[in-house]
Amino acid sequence: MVLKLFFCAISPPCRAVKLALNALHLNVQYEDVDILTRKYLQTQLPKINPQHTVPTLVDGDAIIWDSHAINIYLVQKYAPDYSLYPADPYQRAIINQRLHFDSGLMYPCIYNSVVSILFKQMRNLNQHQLIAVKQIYAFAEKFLTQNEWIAGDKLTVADFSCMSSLSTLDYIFPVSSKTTPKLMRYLERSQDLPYYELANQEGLNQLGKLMQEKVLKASKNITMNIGN
Ligand SMILES: N[C@@H](CCC(=O)N[C@@H](CS)C(=O)NCC(=O)O)C(=O)O
Repeated sequence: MVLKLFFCAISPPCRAVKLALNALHLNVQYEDVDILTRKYLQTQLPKINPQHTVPTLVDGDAIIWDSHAINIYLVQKYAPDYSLYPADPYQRAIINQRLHFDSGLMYPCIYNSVVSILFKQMRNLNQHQLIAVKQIYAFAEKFLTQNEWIAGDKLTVADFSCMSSLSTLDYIFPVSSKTTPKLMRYLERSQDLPYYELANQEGLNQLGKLMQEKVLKASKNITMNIGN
């Protein structure tokens, strides 16, 4: 049975799932969804997922949405012994906490910032958005104090969510090696994963291009570094 993923490359949660699929070497059929137009509401997606969000995974009769739920499912089903989501309750709790950090704090911040740039022609993040991004970077720096990866000394599913979100935020408001050096190294370490370019960077570049176009439209003189 071939997995099917309703997917949009510019979406950070979609890229988090693509990272997991590549790490696990799973074959998947990508069903591209253009979330920038409302046309996808006329497709099969809202029929199988009432929230009509991407990513949505179809695995036979199983239909799963939310990137965090999908990635846990993929590891538990297709690589149960893999350290990407270890069985130890405490390790799992830390991973889950980081996934909720992504879902509850990072994703809303990205959504808010990207919508401002793409649809409200904002050239600078507002004060509130800037404080939110800086706080996220400071938290991430603390998570990385004693570990190379976001939830410990090994790569886990939490990294797929966090690296896709943090790299997106980094595009909007660049991470500083002065204030958050560990986070900076974390982003570089992520780029060394053999599947990173295909699974994350390509979609991030597409989103970056879209944002650049909008920002340039709003002002001829500005270069990307929206936060400064
Ligand atoms: N928490 C969800 C967020 C999913 C989400 O909101 N995806 C956006 C794209 S980034 C989407 O599908 N938007 C279209 C819609 O809500 O109809 C996840 O991690 O999968």
